[in-house]
Amino acid sequence: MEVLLTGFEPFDGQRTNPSWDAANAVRPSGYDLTTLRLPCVFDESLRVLEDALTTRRYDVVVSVGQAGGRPHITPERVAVNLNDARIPDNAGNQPVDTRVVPDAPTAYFSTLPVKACTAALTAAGIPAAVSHTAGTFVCNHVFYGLMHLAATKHPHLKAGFVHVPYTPDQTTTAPSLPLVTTAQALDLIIRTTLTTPQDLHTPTSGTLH
Ligand code: PCA
Repeated sequence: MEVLLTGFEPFDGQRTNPSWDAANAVRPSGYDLTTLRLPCVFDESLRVLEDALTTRRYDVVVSVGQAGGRPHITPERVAVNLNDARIPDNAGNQPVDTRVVPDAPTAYFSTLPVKACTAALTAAGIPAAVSHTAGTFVCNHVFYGLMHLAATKHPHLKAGFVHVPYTPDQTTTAPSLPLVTTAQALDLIIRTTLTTPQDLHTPTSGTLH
């Protein structure tokens, strides 16, 4: 199975981004892994991702981003067709109330088994929760663009987005997870996706709204 795992470059004055560092630290078990670093820039990030999807036929794409302040690994459930940036991106763009893709659906659901992934992470002792908002900055932009590409051009693809906490070196006050734990979590999410044809339909405790 061919898997693409994307992470982001640092943004908002940070020196590192755990999404990219953890993606690179994943030791794939039972699948072929390609990693891709996306710029934290509206539109350009999606051009880089779209190019990658045309070079190889992936079975699974998991995009990952940093959610500073969250204590959990959070598989995202829904991408919205909205850019509303609270800060400028790395190229100085700050779109407000614009569409990711004009004349496209309001939202897409992840096609990763987000509840099964969260259950597998929890069973492995890794803090995890399903999230129902990826925000309205570059992460949601990439998540929405990825799901739109999957829906319109790559219908066989399972795709989705995972937000990850800070690493301990990024903060003294906010919650954090060691990079090795986040990397293990990403491998577990991929393996769960590859082995779970249908998501669970159980109530998920610890869900973020
Ligand atoms: N997190 C930001 C963008 C890049 C990243 O890692 C976000 O949550 O939108």
